[in-house]
Amino acid sequence: MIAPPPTEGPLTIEELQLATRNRGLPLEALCYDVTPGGLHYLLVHFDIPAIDQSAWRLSVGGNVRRALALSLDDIRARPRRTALVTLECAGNGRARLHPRPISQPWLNEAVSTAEWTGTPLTGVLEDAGIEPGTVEIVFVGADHGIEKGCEHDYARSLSLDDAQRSQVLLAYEMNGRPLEPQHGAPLRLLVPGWYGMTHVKWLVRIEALTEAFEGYQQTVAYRYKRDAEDRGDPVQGIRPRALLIPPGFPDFLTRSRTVARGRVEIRGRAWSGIAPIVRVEAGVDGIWRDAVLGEPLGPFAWRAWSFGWDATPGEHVLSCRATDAAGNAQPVEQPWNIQGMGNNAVQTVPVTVR
Ligand SMILES: Nc1nc2c(c(=O)[nH]1)N[C@H]1C(S)=C(S)[C@@H](COP(=O)(O)O)O[C@H]1N2
Ligand SMILES: [Mo]
Repeated sequence: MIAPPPTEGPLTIEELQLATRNRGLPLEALCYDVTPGGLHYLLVHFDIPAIDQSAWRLSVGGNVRRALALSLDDIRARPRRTALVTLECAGNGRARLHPRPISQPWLNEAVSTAEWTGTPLTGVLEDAGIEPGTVEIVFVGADHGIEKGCEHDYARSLSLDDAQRSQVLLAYEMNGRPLEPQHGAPLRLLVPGWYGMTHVKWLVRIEALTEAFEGYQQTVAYRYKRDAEDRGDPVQGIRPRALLIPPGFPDFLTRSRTVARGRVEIRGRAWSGIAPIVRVEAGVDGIWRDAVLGEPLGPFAWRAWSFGWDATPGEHVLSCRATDAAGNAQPVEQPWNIQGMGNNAVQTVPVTVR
């Protein structure tokens, strides 16, 4: 099937089908520094592969001195690193665009933070011995399918420089437990600071390439494209975003909020994969004030913030926006592109105070 064009129409059955397979972070779970595993957002393009971990091997090959085939025990015996890393799907915010690209229909909730444990990729690349002439490293998953008419194994590449950054991990644990099947068991790539598509799950093959990788997920998907003909710029670092925990209590169907009058502590999280968060502003009915930032959890994890609001009876709109140390801030106008990538427009939460 070719890509259906973006639409202004009602949600399609195909979008609902994706929305029931994948899931977002319930925004009240922004209260946890580390997202409990079962609440972590989920995005799976094809099927979750059933992998026999005792037979599984990671092959490392291509333009290397010696090809490797590593068992999970081999990888677990290597130097061990743990890091708190915030992942966000590049399509987060897509369903709010006009017109709306047809894909997984995220609103704001495709983000979570986990404590990932694994071994640095650099050590494995050193053992294989990257030969001169290598320009990219490609990471191939065990999952296979068809996307917009193109059949492929899910695969993404990094430039050799990006692959050799010390924080890039081959991760086998999430929150102190072996990876769950849906999060990439037994091994996934972790590239802190980059949007979700880079963190290849169910990793089976790593290859050193002497030419740029031309796979579907690299050259067609995950690019900021004006239209279908545009080659577009690659989607990489996570743009800054802040989200707030909707205060008060919800209506079951509409999720609209009711809040008691008086002092309300508005809390949320903010993150950027490009540079540390330096400022969060909270908006009440379009008037912005600085929020108080919590302690940083680490260079690639979201940061807590809070704001004291004197809630007066009536209808109000709450919002928040983040700025990072590189000067990137969130737009009020949505940044439109045909795949709905990187829409970090500010969140708005209407509330009724009584
Ligand atoms: N092999 C493989 N890796 C993958 C994907 C996939 O479909 N197959 N989805 C990617 C996308 S788009 C995202 S946003 C993240 C989601 O990671 P999570 O489901 O563990 O939160 O995994 C990435 N890695
Ligand atoms: Mo994603």
